[in-house]
Amino acid sequence: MDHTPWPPEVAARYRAAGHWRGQTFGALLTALADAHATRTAVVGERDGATSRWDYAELDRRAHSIAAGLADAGIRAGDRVVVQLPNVPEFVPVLFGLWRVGAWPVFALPAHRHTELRHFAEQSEAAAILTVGTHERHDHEALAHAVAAEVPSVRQVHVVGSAAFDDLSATAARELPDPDPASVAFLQLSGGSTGLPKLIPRTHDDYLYSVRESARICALRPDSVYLATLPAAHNYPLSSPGILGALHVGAKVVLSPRPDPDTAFRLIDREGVTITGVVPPLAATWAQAAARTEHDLSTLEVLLVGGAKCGRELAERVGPALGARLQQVFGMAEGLVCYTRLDDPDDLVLNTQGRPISLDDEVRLVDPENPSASSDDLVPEGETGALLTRGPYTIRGYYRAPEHNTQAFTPDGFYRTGDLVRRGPTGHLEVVGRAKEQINRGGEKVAAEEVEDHLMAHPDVLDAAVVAVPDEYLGERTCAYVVPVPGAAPTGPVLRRFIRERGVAAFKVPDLVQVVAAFPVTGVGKTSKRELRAALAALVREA
Ligand code: J2J
Repeated sequence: MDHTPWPPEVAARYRAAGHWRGQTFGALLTALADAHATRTAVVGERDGATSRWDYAELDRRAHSIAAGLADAGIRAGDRVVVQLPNVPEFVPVLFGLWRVGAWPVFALPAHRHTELRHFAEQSEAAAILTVGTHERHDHEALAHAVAAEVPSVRQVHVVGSAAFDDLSATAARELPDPDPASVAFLQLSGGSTGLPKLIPRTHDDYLYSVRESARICALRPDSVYLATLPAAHNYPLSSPGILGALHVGAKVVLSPRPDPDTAFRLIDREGVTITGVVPPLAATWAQAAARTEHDLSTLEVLLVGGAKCGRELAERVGPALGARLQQVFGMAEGLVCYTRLDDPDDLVLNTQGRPISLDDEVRLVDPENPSASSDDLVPEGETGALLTRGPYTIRGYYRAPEHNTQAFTPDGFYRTGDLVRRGPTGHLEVVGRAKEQINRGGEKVAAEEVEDHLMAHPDVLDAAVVAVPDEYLGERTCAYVVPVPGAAPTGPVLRRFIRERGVAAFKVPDLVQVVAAFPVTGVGKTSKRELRAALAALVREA
């Protein structure tokens, strides 16, 4: 089995509760086009040109792309690695793939050769769908290089090419609607071990989280959602995101970049009412808002999440942007928590919200005991490692049976790796992390993945990557490196080495400390986990 379905009796319960409604994303778009035909659905820019499509046009484009992909040989169940920046085509491509029943595998624009190849191999992708050049990077060449190395990849489609324009002009036809309980796409895990794992999400479960997110964020047909962060990420896609906005017939605006100049221009021009950012971006925006000439007065709600939003920032950002702060703590594996718009300020400022659903089961277990299960609960109000299970949280990663035995309890709870406290209202406060991950302002870096890259260098004997506190990003990555005897690798050399291996720039260590030996290995053989913990403690003391 490639992925772990919910047990049948649990699935039946979610259906009976009305969470899973048996609708696919393709069918949703058909319904939206009926209900909102002439309302604007998508506004976006590519190569400086703006596209503005209403719901009927989005539906037509999605139909044509689906038919074109089917003619090109893409079949239901095929995996297609999608690497698109925030271009308007992202939306019809997504629905086009869903209508064929193909599964998008959501790469981020920052991903490079090593990652893209891993996604293609791990998913046995049939195709890669990308753009030409974006932010001076040749994505088309990258896609072709990966296609040449991964035998399953038979096709590369390039948005903006003449061939893609032809494909997008294929006469629409009805294709068989996939099973709503089937996998709709593969999201990426932030990861803590090795390369990112793939997260299988179904139409039923994802639509539930999207529908409820739209309700919790008070989206209305006249809302305008700005996708500020990379659209393929779970947060701007679904919390409430592009899909939440479309779900209520609202307008989605895709920001090509997250910087205040670009985003404020779009907020002003399009009358944006809601968007989501990560904490460092919230801080940048708050500062820039004081001297912008753009009118931001339409902005009602600013979601902040992806990494911990500190109290000081939480207090400042709402007033600075003239919007209500809504904290969001989510994960591509499922569980998403929001502060509610009518929560008292105390909860909005000091917590990361409470789960979407009453059927989200939250368990806090002993953080010192990594194998703690749902039976070992910490006393009320104390910090525990967060385990969760529910109607939109996966029961297993895609094709990762061994990893799944670690990442999930035998009774199906996902071990989030987050350390949280729960208050009397059920709101969670994220206080730390047990997983071997660095949260670089919302961008997740798996320690082991970077260590593996470092250790591939001939001068490196051993490496340990840990988080160091950073005023702007919250955390940055620091690599401790022990050289092979006689060698003298330097930080710049190792950083360039990693970059040249083809990995996302945000994974290149911010700091490199070359040390003769790990300061804490004197006591004999130390596990990587203990070593990282000891190094992290040293960093905190320094
Ligand atoms: C502290 N840590 C947080 C927060 C996420 C909505 C919002 C975010 C994500 C996301 C998402 C945090 N405070 N407010 O998918 O739909 C850390 C936790 C968590 C991990 C998940 C969404 N919000 N985090 O960030 O899959 O450690 O999803 O387990 O990228 O980010 O990362 P990711």
